[in-house]
Amino acid sequence: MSFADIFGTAPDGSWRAPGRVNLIGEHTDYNDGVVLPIALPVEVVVHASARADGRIAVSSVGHDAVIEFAIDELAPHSVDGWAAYPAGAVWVLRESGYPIGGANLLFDSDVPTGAGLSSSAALLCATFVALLGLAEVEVEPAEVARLAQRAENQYVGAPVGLMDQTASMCCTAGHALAFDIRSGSLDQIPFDPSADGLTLLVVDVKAPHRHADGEYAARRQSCERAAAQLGVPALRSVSVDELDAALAKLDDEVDRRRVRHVVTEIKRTEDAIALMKAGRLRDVGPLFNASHASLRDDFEITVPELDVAVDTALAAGAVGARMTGGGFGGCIIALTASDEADAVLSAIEKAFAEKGFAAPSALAATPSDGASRIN
Ligand code: GAF
Repeated sequence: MSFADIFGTAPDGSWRAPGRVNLIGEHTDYNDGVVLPIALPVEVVVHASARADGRIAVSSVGHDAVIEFAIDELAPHSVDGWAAYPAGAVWVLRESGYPIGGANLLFDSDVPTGAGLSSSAALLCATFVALLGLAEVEVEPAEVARLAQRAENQYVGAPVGLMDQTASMCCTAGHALAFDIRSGSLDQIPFDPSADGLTLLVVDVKAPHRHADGEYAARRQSCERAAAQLGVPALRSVSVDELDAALAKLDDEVDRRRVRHVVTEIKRTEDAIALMKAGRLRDVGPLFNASHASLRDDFEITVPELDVAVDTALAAGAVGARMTGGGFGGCIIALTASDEADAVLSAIEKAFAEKGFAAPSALAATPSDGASRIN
């Protein structure tokens, strides 16, 4: 059904916010570290119209049910299911004193869910830009990202970092976004693999997420516990040169492995950014491989599908491959020579069929623009 069929009027405007894939810098954002995402050409689109009664109605294309709530009555967790995300955005805007009014919102998304490509951050950011747009309130994209993180942390209850929302708001076409969480700096790094004869494959391994929420929270707690024991505000404060001394001060063997991942991953991310700035994208490949090994062995967030996809991509000639996103399923990225990309993908498909895994699917990794108004 169209917007007019559902809400009885035409929309006042339409806005969009993309999903993302992270090149490197995994589980570093909530440690004050550095990340390097690109926005993908998949997005949440929201068509919106203002209404005068202080109520928000949300629906999504293909699911004609309308979920409605009063702005005044929202409290954390008061709306559940997918509508918790737009409700969380409304709640944060209200709590932060933004003068937003009632609205009808119809969402349409081609961001795969459960693939670790930030469908929830895209949903949140699309809601924020639509509601702020309807109210004609200008807010810096990086600030919208912080509001979206607050919605996810405090309304939905997911203890995520700031990477996904910032990618959805601040990325630009043709670039990867080097985001230093501690300093807040946002550096747009030209990213055009095809100029080097390379292709970035994003492969959804279609593994069911296994305990992803609880495991994510446990990783974050481990990092925060270790930082407290080391007397630093966040693990970013530990450099690779200080790593051995820091590890010797930690009692818990599991925490030691988590710290080793975070500290070495921040260094790999800084090195990858320097290589990309120097136009040496191919040399980033080994950093991808080391990142995957660290996420598998020290952070322990891979699953067999992710490991098989990475190992198969490398055996088939990829110059680098790693899992990307929160882990426990989702996607891998593989940097390959463009004329070998099809062979790498076929090798992964063959290996998955042999193992009895679900068939994987590939996405185009064209670096795209962050959230915007469409019309
Ligand atoms: C998820 C989280 F939402 C991000 O904040 C980040 O921690 C990521 O996992 C891991 O790098 O996408």
